[in-house]
Amino acid sequence: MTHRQAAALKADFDRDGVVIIREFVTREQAREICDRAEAATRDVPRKGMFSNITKGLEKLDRYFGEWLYNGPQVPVLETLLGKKPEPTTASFFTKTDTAQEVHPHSDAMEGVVTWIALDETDVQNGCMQFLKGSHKRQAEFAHLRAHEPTDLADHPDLFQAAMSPGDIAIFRPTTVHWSGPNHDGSARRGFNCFYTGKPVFKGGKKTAKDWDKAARAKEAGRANT
Ligand SMILES: O=C(O)CCC(=O)C(=O)O
Repeated sequence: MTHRQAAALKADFDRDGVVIIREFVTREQAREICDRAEAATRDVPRKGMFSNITKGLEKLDRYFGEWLYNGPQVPVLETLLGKKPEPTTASFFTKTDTAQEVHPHSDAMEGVVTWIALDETDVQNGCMQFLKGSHKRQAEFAHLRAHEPTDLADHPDLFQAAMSPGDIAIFRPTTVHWSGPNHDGSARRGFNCFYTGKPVFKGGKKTAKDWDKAARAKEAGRANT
């Protein structure tokens, strides 16, 4: 990214609280993320309203720790935030039917969130939707909860993020966002990294270096057993 492109991206991010970078990773990389996430979550027990959401991928497969701490999004986030992002957790969000809605909400007060599309997604199969600029109007939207329906379909700041595999949405956790029902039943999977404060990773590892050290020690331990 040139200096000029980075400045334009930051201006959009600061104004809207959300930006999309098309073809941020290749379709092959998106496929690999998807296959690894499917494999890592295969045996995770499913129950409750958000049973299609798996957080803590970095604890299931080191590959996702690498993404969360050292992925290609990290330098971009540093440019947008003006400081290093603090990894929290990596997640897999699937959606296969009309019951799997995530209602309008904010994620946290600080940091940044990324969402990489692993399938074609639009409003028909429950793409991500955002209210542009809502990160600057936090009090107005503080009552929103992901498990409670709120109809913002006619809101003038609505942004429906149709995306293709490999596109990335980068947003402020305070930017109101949601995803509607999957009406057509096509696969709609997303890989999400949260940088919103306290890491979920056991031991509270915060830096990429810490992550590497801990992950290597874990792998060595496995090899010796
Ligand atoms: O992937 C989705 O359906 C919703 C994602 C979301 O709400 C989030 O990233 O916080």
